[in-house]
Amino acid sequence: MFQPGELKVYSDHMAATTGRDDSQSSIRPMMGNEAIARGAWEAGVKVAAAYPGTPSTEIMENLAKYPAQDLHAEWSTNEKVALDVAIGGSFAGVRSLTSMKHVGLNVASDSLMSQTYIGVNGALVLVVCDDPGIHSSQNEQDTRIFGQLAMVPVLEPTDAQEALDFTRLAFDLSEQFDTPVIVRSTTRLSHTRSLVQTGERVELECKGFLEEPRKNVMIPGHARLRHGALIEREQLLRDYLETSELIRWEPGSEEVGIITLSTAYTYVKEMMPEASVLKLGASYPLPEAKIREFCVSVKRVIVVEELEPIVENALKVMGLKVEGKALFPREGEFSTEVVREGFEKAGLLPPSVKLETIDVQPMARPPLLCAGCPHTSAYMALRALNSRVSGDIGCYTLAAVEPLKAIDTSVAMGSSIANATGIALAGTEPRPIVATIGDSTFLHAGIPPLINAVYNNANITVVLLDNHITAMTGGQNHPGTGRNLRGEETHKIDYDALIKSVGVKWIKTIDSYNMGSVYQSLREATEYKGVAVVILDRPCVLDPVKLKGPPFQVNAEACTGCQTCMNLGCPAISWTDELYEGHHKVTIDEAACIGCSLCAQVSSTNCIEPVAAPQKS
Ligand SMILES: Cc1ncc(C[n+]2csc(CCOP(=O)(O)OP(=O)(O)O)c2C)c(N)n1
Repeated sequence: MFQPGELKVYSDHMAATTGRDDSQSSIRPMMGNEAIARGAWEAGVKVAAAYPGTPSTEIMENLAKYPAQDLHAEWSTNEKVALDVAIGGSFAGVRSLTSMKHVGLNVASDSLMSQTYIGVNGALVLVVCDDPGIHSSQNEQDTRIFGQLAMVPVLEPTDAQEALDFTRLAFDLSEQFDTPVIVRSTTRLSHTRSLVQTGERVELECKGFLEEPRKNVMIPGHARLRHGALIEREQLLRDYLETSELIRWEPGSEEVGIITLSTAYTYVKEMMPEASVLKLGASYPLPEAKIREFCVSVKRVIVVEELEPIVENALKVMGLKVEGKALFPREGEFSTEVVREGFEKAGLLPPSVKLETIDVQPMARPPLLCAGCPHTSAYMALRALNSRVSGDIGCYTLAAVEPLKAIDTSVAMGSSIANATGIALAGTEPRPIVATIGDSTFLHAGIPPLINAVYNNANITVVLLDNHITAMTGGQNHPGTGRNLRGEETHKIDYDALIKSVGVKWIKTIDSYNMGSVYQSLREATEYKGVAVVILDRPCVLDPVKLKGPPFQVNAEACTGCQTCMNLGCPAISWTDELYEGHHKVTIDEAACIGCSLCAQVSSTNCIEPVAAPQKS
């Protein structure tokens, strides 16, 4: 139960650190990402840039809800561009932020690794959201390792209040210690709501551009000097953390001390409320003296951290006897159950009474493309053409599974074209080699590999799946939509001109809903010697507006159960109990059908037809 008194005490505690004026504040429920945006706004952020990615997307969407005169907020073409824009804001002397999902930092890391040497002028904050449990990502990496590599502080909020407070504080620390600062979130924090006490925005004077080439220009002679500055900065940050309220010692039993952080803290408090706890609001760098003091105050020390043993290993390097990953998994998302099991293994909790389980599994429901998804036709055709398909990251990755099962590889954003190039240049693949890539992904990281494919004379077909939106992450604008983050009109990419300009000679734009043309053009493209590009053009059925055309129906008498339409994997089509010569017939859910007509086009018996419009009386 929420105790207003408790929250007040807590907010007083952080208000001292963040400089928040609580007389101006209000309390309301906020999602972690909304709280991060609020913290940045309160800190006076002026430039904010991001590329969408679950679970980080709502940070920039919420920042864009603040007035344009307060800050510039943008969708950038990719995470490196976003970080570079934020770095530009910092160079200009204003507080700047970029946000991204964990894999986004791989893309942005080249700039981060230099910017950490440069430091900041206006504050520079990177909010990076990890995805333990891989709810919606291509891997499960731990951003804290990047913090160590770049030697930048990593703040780790536990709940939405801390998400706001730590983000706000991150801007101050960035300027105070001349460093980019990472605020690390995870899916559980980013997407969970809890009560948050908000404050007011601070308006800061722009510092102006700092004319200091030896700091701003990373040539070897300058970088050598700056590396030493980084090491000094790390020590200063350690000293700061020794007494900072980011590191909270909660005294308890001397039998066991638990060092924990992020959302794992809440599971620890629930499972072991009597233990001594050292809560780390920052996982890098670590305040050694405080940690040693904590460790000698208890008989046994256990580190509870999700994903990699970052803190555990650091403590072991310090010569401390601690336990951690021997008890808790290194993969997957934590929960109270996972943490309880770890404490049971440690002998700290009695084995829990295992609940009687019912041996009935829910029906497996594989993820599917939407009814009427314009990506479907490409994969039907590519399968019919027996193509070797390098896929990419987007909704269309779902075509890798049954029933379309038409994608052979999927690595990382923008990889498809160069993967296909490599397969082609290996000279061993007899099947037509095709790369499929969405419009947002193409603009993110697909253009350099297309240039490369032309430059190196690869024999490949590139299918640009242009659904006019970034669908996978919930429908964000990008340069191909002609609208920016705030929905304002801006320049719209002309794909045809862009693709021709890099030297592609064979290019066709086709309506994704015209099955015959899709098949025919893909066949011609795969027969072409060189790089051929087919642009499949149709808006997403969900974004920016939900589409609903006149639905189709199955003429049950004519249906022979041939199942050709079922191969589309359309969720509006299902089997009935009715049989025709041993085969189940099919039916269409009119409410779900959006009238794309693809099923009618592929049907071998012409048994699918539009639902007759009701007669007007
Ligand atoms: C480096 C990286 N950044 C962001 C994401 C999140 N993400 C996954 S797919 C995708 C783009 C999907 O848009 P598009 O290519 O247009 O395909 P659609 O989903 O619209 O079919 C994004 C932003 C990611 N997986 N990796």
